[in-house]
Amino acid sequence: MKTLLLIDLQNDFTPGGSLAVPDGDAVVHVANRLMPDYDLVVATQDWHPAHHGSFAANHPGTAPGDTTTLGGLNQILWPTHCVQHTPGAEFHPDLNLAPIHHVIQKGTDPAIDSYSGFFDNGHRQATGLAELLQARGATAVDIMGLALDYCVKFTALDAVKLGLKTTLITEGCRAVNLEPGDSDRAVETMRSVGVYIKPNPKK
Ligand code: VGL
Ligand code: ZN
Repeated sequence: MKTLLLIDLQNDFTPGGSLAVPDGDAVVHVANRLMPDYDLVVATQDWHPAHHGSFAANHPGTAPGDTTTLGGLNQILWPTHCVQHTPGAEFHPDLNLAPIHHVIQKGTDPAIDSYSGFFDNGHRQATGLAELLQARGATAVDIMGLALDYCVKFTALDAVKLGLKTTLITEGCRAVNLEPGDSDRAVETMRSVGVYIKPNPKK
């Protein structure tokens, strides 16, 4: 069961969106090209209520990039993004939706963020992705999408913890890079726990 996880290929994470990842739209055609090679394709969708606690706008006196505590955890405050049923939360218009078998929504609880496609940031609630993969007999996952240094990274780290053979498709990822070097550090963290880093053929 060759399985591809597409992380958060949504309008708000691509240029023109509220939390645009530089060059983020460039990975959409990579996803379109790769999907036919897989038996199972699962896309995650960041899917926040408007009053989500990760939005700076919901904490008077703060700005995006500031930090707070949410659900007892350190939390970066983000611009309002991927609000349920808004255009910013939709998948990028160029993404071919036909080969996607399942969509896993995350970040729906306003009281905690959820970078990983598997669990919230406190590992308190599961999204159903692990159960889905287990039911389909998937023992390995290839992961790509946005953003490399947040949702892709935490999805990959959880995949390893769940015992899945995990591959990062670097060609299909772009990073926010709030701090210079975040992208390289994220890749190093993933590599150090056993994620196979598939080199980008274009680099
Ligand atoms: C993401 C920040 C906030 C991501 C989602 O998809 O990487 N980053 N919400
Ligand atoms: Zn989010």
